[in-house]
Amino acid sequence: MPDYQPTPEDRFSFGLWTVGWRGVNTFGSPVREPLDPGEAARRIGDLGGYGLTFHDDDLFPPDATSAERESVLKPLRAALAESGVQVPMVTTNLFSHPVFRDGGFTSNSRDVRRYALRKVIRNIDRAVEFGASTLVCWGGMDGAESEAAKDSRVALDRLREAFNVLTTYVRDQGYDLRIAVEPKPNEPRGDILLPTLGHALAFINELEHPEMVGLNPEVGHEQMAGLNFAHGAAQALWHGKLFHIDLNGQRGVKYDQDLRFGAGDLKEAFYLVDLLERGGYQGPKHFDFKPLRTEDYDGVWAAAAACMRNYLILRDRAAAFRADPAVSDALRASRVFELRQPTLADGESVEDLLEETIDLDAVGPRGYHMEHLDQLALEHLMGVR
Ligand code: GLT
Ligand code: MN
Ligand code: MN
Repeated sequence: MPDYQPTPEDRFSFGLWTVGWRGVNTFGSPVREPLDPGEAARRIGDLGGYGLTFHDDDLFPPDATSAERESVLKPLRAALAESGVQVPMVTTNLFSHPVFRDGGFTSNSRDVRRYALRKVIRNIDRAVEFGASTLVCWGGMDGAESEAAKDSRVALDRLREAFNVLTTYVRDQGYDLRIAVEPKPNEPRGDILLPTLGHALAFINELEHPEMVGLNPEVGHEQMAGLNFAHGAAQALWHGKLFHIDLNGQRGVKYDQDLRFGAGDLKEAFYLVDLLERGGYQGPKHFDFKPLRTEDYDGVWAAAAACMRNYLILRDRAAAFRADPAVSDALRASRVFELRQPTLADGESVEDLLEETIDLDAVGPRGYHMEHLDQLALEHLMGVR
């Protein structure tokens, strides 16, 4: 039996706001003490993790003096160096402070939009200083509860303007940094701009430097909209836009649960890991989960370890599925490989296509045996094959 022990080569990373989530929610006050960032880095390293990520505000309040900032950054740098833990991604908090109540890049207030841009630009400098190659932009407050209160088309103009300013800055500085947009349908705003990864992909095409901007889709965010995350991630890969990924768990269309990876829709998690492992995803496997409010810090670290363990178990199960000769036969019976064949052969014309006939009576009754194929996947997932 494999031990499913993660190593830094697996490239598992955690947001400081995840293991450091204090359990505050709409109804309840914090249940855990603040987590020291250096301690987070050391614990992640001890568990076999690779990376720690953070928002600017996870480290210090927005109005901290440079001396106050340095008093946090210095021990953090030391803990990172000591543990070997990397900072592959940094993100900016444009949601906690009251000034962002109507959004960051798309607040109706111009002074807030200008402040939001300054905050992100300063954070870009910090990201590069920590060696990060990805900046995540989650615009959770960029949305509305009333169509009258926000002109969506104008808000998209401002959102485009913001991303154009940021990519220009990154280019002018000569930074090696890519931006990853994180979509979400709702929460905290009633409706958020760029609600799904499909909306975000279309938006990116309207930017000045679309090649610098991609996606950081989150499992639960697509599932909150009832969408199939494995399908969405496949499309993001197909576009070359899966820059980063937020792995977690969600059970159905409801509030953002941020369960540990593997809890939630396990079958979709299985097919997702299968996709990431076979689809050439190279980025970090980043867990964005909220350890349950029932837990103390022992429970937090148990959940963090379980995220990685579940990924490795699913990776093992998916590999066994792909290696099973019965699965190869079933894939063939379902004509899965036939889809790889272009519909028109090389050099074939539309006329050739139009001349061809099909025997509808013969092809119509054709069965695809997909129940059997999917059952094989389930049996591998359940560990009986
Ligand atoms: C916030 C959100 C997450 C995002 C973070 C990145 S912020 O915690 O719930 O999904 O990934 O800014
Ligand atoms: Mn996320
Ligand atoms: Mn979430």
